[in-house]
Amino acid sequence: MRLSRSFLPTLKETPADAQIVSHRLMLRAGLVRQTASGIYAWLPAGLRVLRRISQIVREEQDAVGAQEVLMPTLQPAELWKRSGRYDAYGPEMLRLTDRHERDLLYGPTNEEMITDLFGQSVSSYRALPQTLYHIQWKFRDEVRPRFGVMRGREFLMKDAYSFDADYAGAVASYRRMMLAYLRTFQRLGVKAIPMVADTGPIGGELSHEFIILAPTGESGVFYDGALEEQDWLGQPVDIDDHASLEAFFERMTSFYAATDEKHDEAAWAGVDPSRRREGRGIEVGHIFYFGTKYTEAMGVSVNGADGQSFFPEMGSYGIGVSRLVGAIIEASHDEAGIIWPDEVAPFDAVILNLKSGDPACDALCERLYQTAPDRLLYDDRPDRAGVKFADADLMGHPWQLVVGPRGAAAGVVELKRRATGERTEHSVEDALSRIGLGS
Ligand code: 5CA
Repeated sequence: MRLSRSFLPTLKETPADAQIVSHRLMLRAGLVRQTASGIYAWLPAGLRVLRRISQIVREEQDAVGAQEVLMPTLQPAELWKRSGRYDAYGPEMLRLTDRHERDLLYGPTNEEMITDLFGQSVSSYRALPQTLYHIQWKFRDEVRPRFGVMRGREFLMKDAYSFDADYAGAVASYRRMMLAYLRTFQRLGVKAIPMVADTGPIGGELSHEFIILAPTGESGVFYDGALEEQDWLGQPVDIDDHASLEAFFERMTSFYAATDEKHDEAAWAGVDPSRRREGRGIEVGHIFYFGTKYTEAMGVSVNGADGQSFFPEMGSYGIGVSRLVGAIIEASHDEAGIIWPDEVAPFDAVILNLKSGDPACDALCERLYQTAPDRLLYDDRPDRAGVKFADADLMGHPWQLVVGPRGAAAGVVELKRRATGERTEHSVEDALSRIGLGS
């Protein structure tokens, strides 16, 4: 993308109403704009990040056998009356009425709808287990939307739902999803720690929250730093084997991790002091097992092998996709701006033409740009070098390819790594191969 032709409106001034750093940087770097309290429009760079996060989430869901669907944002109230949650949910639910006076709501979550869809199509235990997910906008009319996309009213969530024949199957589904989450967060370059959680109004018995350390987080957290060092992508877990899943789960839960609600001082004292991590955290994912709560309430049963019908066991599994954009920035920035992890950056690199209009600079930049115009941002604006450097640091591209008249004459590019500030000089081919675009 050429910067001179693109809609990437950066701001020099710090927006006065943004309280936390990620919100300020998202506005300043031109990722989002607020359209109403807690509701945001995603601009091109922000949308690219949202899409890259969604794609990693999708790949790891698919890898554990979950199947993608897409349910609508609007739901009939009747479904929620069947589960008993229509009245229980309260003012957080946005309720509306259509021209035929039928009650609708903008979905805050999808347990009811998925249970109904499942019930319409599955009648035998032979179809089990099933795990379905979608990545869709949700609406919760939060009393105090704040911190930008971190606590919005409209937000993008990945929510998955599992259906199993029995408790053992449901536990296996829960553990598979736990593994998918650990792998997803590792690929996203964030340290999201699973912690035993209260199940809250959703109900159920087995629940974990995935929390990223950040000073602006809403809950206090305590955990063993060894959890940050685990390589979940490298671990050979057989997702079809209950014993293999159990071994993985036991290893994961052998490390201490708890929010302040569940904190146990005696167990904490047993953690090596050099590995104790303590602070505030942001919840980026939440998984629940809740048994037959919805299948029973909504009368969704299937026939068992013995001819008797039974209510399938369920779990639900959420990831805050839009919240993750803010959470990643909270965890990865400096005074100059965002530092995108490679995996989610809107562009792999920015090309900084320090003398737009100079034939040698223009030609070299153009040559670099043409190697991957969809993955590179080319700052071809006629602005001063200082403006370009400042915007590049603010937007946080993992690499900067800097082209000035001296280098252009010699066929040399300066490569800056945003995260470390390290600058090195290379031939064009060498620079491209270092950022993963070499031939
Ligand atoms: N039905 C279950 C799991 S599918 C559920 O709704 N869980 S949840 O309430 O914990 O939400 C899942 C994730 O969505 C949370 O972990 C959080 O990361 C994100 N989330 C929840 N509320 C908001 C909000 N107001 N703004 C941004 N993200 C949110």
